[in-house]
Amino acid sequence: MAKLFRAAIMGPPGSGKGTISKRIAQSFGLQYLSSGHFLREGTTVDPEAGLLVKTYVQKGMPIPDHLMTRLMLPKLQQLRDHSWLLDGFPRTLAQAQALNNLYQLDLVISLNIPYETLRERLSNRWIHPASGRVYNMSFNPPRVQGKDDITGELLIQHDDDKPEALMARLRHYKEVAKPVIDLYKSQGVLHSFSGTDTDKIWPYINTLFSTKMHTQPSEDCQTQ
Ligand code: G5P
Repeated sequence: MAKLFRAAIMGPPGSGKGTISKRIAQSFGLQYLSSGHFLREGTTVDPEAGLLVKTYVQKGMPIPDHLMTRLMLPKLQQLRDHSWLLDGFPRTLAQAQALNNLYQLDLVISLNIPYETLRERLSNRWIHPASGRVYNMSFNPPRVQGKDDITGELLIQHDDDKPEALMARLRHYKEVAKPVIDLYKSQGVLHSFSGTDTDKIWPYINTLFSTKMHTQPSEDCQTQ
């Protein structure tokens, strides 16, 4: 039986985590879980916590670790029989340690993208709220301006993509990401990619996943 593959992607707001994750999930058949989308959607499992997090997300503020793990870990338990890719979780050392107690990650991608590029991308980002589909007016515009390609429904901009909220999100990311990156480096699973263009970074990530997923030992062959 093939061993399950567990991966995560990290990077500041607008670094292309969502865009790249969808390509990885499609190319390699992984279940894809975006923490941001999951939080915005609201959770039916824990509606009380779901309501609380909405206020944080709308302001672009980080969800406290205890709430974040209370929501994400049960969701991951539901996916325990699948290979998966996490986008945006874990984001802090406390979250990474909580995840480590349940699952050992096989691969962690860290994206390093210059600030100006992030600012420019997010000011042009539009979302279809019901599905989480993301558009960018220059990179991947919708076929009809302001409308979702599949449903034709109206696209919106998130409050947390506005400049003040964005600066706070970037500052926060820098502070909390370093110990998480150090942890995964020490476990030998971290791979970092830098650049301003997702289409140029993607072939390297594609090759990395291909190599890692095809060299995974099968569970039957594993030694204890
Ligand atoms: P999210 O949703 O995880 P962020 O802030 O980490 O939000 P975000 O903003 O969704 O990340 P991304 O996924 O890294 O960005 O990037 P993306 O959406 O793929 O791309 C950004 C834009 O650039 C898109 O319009 C895309 O089309 C375009 N683009 C991509 N590549 C290129 C390119 O090469 N060129 C150009 N021109 N454009 C491109 O989290 C949201 C909130 O949830 C909470 C927090 O409140 C957070 O603020 N949260 C957590 N809180 C605590 N702990 C956690 N683990 C949390 N997870 C979420």
